[in-house]
Amino acid sequence: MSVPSPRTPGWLDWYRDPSVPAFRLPAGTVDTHCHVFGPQAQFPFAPERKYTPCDAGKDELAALHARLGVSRAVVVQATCHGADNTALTDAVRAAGDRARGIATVRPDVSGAELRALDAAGVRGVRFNFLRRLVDTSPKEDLTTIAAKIAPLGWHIVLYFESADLPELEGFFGSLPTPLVVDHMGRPDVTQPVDGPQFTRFLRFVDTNDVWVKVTCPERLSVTGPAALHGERNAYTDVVPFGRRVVEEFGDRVLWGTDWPHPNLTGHMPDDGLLVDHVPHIAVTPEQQRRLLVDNPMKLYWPGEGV
Ligand code: 0GY
Repeated sequence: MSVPSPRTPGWLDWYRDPSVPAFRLPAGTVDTHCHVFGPQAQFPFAPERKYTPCDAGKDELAALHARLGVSRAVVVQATCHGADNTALTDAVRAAGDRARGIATVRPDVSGAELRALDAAGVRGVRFNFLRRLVDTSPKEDLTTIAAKIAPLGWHIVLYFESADLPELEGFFGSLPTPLVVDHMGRPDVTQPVDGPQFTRFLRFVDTNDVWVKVTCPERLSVTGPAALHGERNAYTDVVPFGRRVVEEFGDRVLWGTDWPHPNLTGHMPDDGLLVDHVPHIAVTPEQQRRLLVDNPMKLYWPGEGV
């Protein structure tokens, strides 16, 4: 067996003993954005990866969900595993019908490979435009992939920075499937919530078939305070952005943990305290139920009851 690679220096390990949230997640809550990393000895990381994380396997993810009160999960392929989706499909299969997956595939993926992924619970692919995570994302390749996955009824998850939206939105609008945007399109939260950048993002959501993950306040926040040391009112500078999306697009918002929080070097949030961010952005029980249960069920388990 090969010797495991050392993890990227400065990369923080996930929080081992999360608080029990003060906010009780409603029955049937879905975590629509979480990852599995390895374990490396069983599922080696991709040679082309930009970071080497710690192990964060399916059993640890299941333990976190049990502690937080999460019922179902959507596991998103992380770039450290490249286009090898075996750790992901192993995790999704192990959860029975209570998990779905978002894969990464290459343009030459075959119909048989896609059908196998579908049978394993995959319901979409992720297109990543963050330069620190991927070398290139040629649009011809992504167009080829999109045409192949559309007949399966899958969707496309988009990970991009808000500053890149003007250059990308024409391409996004040409894609043939529903779109799911990670982390509210990563707004610069030092800009006003009603400023040009976020207004453009909201218009993009309004005029396309787009769902929005109101996730990752810990990544977007500049001022904090961090979800640590009992802080249940964390990342206050991100709250207006999340709340705005929940208010305007209440039936197209999704929530997720982003566990195990890849590439964080400043601080690692306490996942229990992160759950307590939810009632700050989804204020009413009705908003919370749609965000946490109804919307993700419609997208990932259509026609099924909680
Ligand atoms: C996230 C965010 C990040 C990483 C990845 O696939 C990945 O490696 O998604 C990031 O570094 O911002 O969604 O987990």
